[in-house]
Amino acid sequence: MERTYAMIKPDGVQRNLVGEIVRRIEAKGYKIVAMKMLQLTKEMAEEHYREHVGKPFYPGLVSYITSGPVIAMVLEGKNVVKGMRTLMGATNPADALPGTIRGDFGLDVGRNVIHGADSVESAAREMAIYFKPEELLSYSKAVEGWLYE
Ligand code: IDP
Ligand code: MG
Repeated sequence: MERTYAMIKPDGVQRNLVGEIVRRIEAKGYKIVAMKMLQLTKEMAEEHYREHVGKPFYPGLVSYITSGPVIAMVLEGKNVVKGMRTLMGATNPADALPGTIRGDFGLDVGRNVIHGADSVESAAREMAIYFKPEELLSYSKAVEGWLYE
């Protein structure tokens, strides 16, 4: 089953949106296989966002993402990488549709509440920044027969 890396950003934590966001992820049917609260170091932020080095928004992005605690998660489910991107909505909350996390809870691209990996490869790279392999749990849930045919 596919896995992705997702992270509630410091603004999501400060705005008390952790429960609401986790509720949406669980209600969709994705399984949480790892979750922790931590504050990113500058080094972790630079590794996480290495594809954006040199862009005008990069310094602000690193200071935003390291500004407070985040919730780091590994999620599992059918097509979860694409599905989480859909649940999150467009990068800029101004373009994100109502019903998405960024569309419902964000206003500014530099405060867009949640991160989600953009491919299976990025997901694998990102989850390794935050979790040891043994921290990713494999378990079944009784509801699975009602989520998957
Ligand atoms: P994504 O988070 O939807 O994958 P990316 O283009 O990978 O979007 O950008 C990473 C993060 O950098 C965004 O989520 C957002 O927080 C921030 N970001 C992207 N573009 C801008 C910008 O133009 N101004 C400020 N922050 C930006
Ligand atoms: Mg991205």
